[in-house]
Amino acid sequence: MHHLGLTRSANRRDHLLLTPDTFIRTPLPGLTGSAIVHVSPETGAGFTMMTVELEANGSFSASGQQRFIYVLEGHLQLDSQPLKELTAGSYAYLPPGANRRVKAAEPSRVIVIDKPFEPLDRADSLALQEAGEACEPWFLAGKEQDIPPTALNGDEDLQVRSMLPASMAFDFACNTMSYAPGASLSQVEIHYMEHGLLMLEGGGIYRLGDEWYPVQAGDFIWMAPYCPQWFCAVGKQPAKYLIYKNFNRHTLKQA
Ligand code: UGY
Ligand code: MN
Repeated sequence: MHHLGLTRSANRRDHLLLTPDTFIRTPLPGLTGSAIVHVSPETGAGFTMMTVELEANGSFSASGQQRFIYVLEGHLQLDSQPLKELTAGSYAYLPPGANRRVKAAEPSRVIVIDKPFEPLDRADSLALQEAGEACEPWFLAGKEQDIPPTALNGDEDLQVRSMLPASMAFDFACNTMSYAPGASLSQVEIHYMEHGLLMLEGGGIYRLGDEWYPVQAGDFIWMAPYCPQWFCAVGKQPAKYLIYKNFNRHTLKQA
C-alpha cells in the first residue's frame, strides 16, 4: 500500500522527480527483460532515459538512435570486435545506426539513454575538418572509475567525470558528479540544456523550480530547459549522480 497515496514523486511543468515506489516496468521491442522508462519525448524531453533490467541471458538490441549505456550492476557483454565486457561503472557510446546487441552474463541493471542525433551543419563540419578534428561521433567504451575527475569551478569537494569526449562531434554529455558531505552547487543554475539524472549514492536536497526536495540513491530527476536547479549533499555520506545534458549545439537548428 502506498501510505494513502503519498509519495515523494512529483510531476511539474519543468521537472519530474520519480522515486522507486512509483516506477512502472514495461516490455519493449528488441528487449528480453523489462524497462523503466524514466523520461521520454511524451514529457517534452528531447531524449529517452530508462533503466533496463535483465536476467542472465537477457538482452536488448539497438534503437536506431545514438545510444549511451551505463552499467549500474551485473555483467553484460556488448556485441563488438572484440566482445566488450561491461561491469558496474562501465559505459559505452554507440553512434547512430550502430547495430550492437547487449547481452547479460548475469542479472544486471543498466541505464540506457537514446537521443536523435543532431548533425553539425556543413560550415561547422568543414571548420572542424580543417582544424583536423572529428565532426562525427565515434564508438567508445570505458570505466567511469578510470576517468580522472575535475573539480567543478575549482571546488575540490565537487568532482566531475565526463564520460564522453570534449568534442563538438558529440551532441550530448553524460557525467558523474560526486559531492563530499555538505558540498553543493556553487550557484542556482538556469540554462537552455535539459537534464536526466539518476542518484547513484547518498542523498541531499535538490531544488527544482520553486521547490526543494529530499532525494536519495535510486531517485530519477528530469529537468526541462531553464528549470532552476541546485543541489546540496546532506548527511555524513558523499552523494553521487549520473547526469545527461544536451550539449554543443545551437538552439536554432540549421538544416
Ligand atoms: O552540467 C550541469 O549543468 C550540472 N552542473 N547541473 C546539475 O548538476 N544540476
Ligand atoms: Mn545543470
